[in-house]
Amino acid sequence: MRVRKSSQPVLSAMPVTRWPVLLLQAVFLVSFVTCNDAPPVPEEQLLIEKTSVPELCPRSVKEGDFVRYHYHGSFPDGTKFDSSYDRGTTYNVFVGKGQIIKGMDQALIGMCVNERRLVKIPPSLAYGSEGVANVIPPDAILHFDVLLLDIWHPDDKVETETYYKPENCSRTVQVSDFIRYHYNGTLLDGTLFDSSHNRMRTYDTYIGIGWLIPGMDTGLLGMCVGERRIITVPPFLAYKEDGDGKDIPPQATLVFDVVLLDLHNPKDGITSEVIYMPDNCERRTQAGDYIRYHYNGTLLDGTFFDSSYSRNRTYDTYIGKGYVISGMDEGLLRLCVGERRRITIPPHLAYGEEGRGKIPGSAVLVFDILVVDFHNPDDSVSITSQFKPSNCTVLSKNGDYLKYHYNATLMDGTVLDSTHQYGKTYNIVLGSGQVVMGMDIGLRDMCVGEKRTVIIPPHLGYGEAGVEGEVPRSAVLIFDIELLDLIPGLPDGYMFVWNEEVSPNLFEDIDKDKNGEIPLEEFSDYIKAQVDAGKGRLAPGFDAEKIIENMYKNQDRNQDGKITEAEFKLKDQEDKERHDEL
Ligand SMILES: [Ca+2]
Ligand SMILES: [Ca+2]
Repeated sequence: MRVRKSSQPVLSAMPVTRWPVLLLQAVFLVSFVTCNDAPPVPEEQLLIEKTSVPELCPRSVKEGDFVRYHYHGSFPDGTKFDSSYDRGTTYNVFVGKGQIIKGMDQALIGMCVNERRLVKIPPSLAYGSEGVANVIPPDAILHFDVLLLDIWHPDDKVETETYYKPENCSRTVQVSDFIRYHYNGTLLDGTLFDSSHNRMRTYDTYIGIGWLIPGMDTGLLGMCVGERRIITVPPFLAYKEDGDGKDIPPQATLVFDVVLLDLHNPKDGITSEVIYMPDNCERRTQAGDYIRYHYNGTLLDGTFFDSSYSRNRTYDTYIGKGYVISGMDEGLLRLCVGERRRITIPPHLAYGEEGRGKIPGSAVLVFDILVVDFHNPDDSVSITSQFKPSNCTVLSKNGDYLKYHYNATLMDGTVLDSTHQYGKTYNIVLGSGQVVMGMDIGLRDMCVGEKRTVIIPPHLGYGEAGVEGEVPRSAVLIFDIELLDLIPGLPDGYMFVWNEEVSPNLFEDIDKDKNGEIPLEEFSDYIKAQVDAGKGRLAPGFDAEKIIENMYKNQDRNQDGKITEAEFKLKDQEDKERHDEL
């Protein structure tokens, strides 16, 4: 695009304050010219060609703006007389305040950042008929190839433009918060001077207390986590006339493209938000309890860092004993089984400034937890009777043979096992160690027909180890049981008892063929006959053959496979002292 502009034909002295040395001389030269009869000057026209115009031009130079630009100055024949590029620094000046030659003051008006103009300045708007000794001849037309890099005005404020805002913005940055953010920092012309992304590390800082340049201290306020914002900071709220290092030149406007990742205040405690509460919550966790829970752990911006689900295993711990980060220790209190909660933990109650593993330093952590179960090591078995028959007088006791149905579940409702699916009862001798201790307790003092819910803590169930593939480690178990049959057991320690008086000729009675020896067959036949006749009883719930075999071995003192009368008597004598079964 070519634009031709005319300017007012004014010849006047330009006070030059910030122009390089060579132009400072012009003050004297030009003022000298006015005292003389100047020869006629050539056409007084300022010519401007826009050689490159950026697509976007949010702002153009106005009078009173401060600009930074590069220029290459030459005569119409192409001879260079000056260039900012040679010095490696932009020329920085207020526009329209007579700080530069008039032609340039006019030529800069309306320029955009990254716009390039070829400016042809007549001597009347430059150095007149005197020129500059040894540099600019009299009546020289000057060509400037100008590239504008920066515009700002002393009245500017920090500009913020949010271009992405997450739907959920419950909290925004306030003074004295600690924030973590990523940014790309560019100059106004787009030159990147710094990027936290390139360092692959967030910028972490307190805000509003002077740790940042003033422009950022205010420009970041009000942001929410996940928000993306462009913050444009004029140099007087940034690095001013000194710049910063080699990357930020003096008087540079800075543009920060920021995404906020994390936000907390050192005064924060944890926040705990109920996501789901089961209808039935009779008991809540307290310090000292042992809890099993699932969790998803994310950072405040949603970045995942850990999940118990991915390990397919609950996280199990005591509460309130410092086994977990202090924020979690607190967050795990007053929870119900089945409850879902979101616990947000500031870094000073989590992994602090150091972080750990995938958790960066000073990170706020968000745990979405599901309570699977909990118990206290002091818990006993909890028994709730669901149904009691009207006639409930014969109560189960140790040694009784019980037949019952059960449904076994975990606290979260996961079904472990059920006798109903097999269509037959589970049968045990109570107190004989055939079931876990908690079940032995849960089946006590129960009558036939009664229904109970029995809750068994792991130390009375399957313990810390659980049962591989069936019962999770440290799981609390729920048994819904129904007692269907009860066969009274023998007195403690007995495997056989007589219901009636023992025959006075016991050896002879057993020795059926009367040969003075009793082999196992004769012994077994005799005991079974007594049981069948109701004269004696074997302990219920055990293998009768095994009991009889054990009884026989006790009598057969020398283990030769036959019981003699001598052995029988001897044994009988001891038994009277020991109170054993025969
Ligand atoms: Ca015999
Ligand atoms: Ca013998």
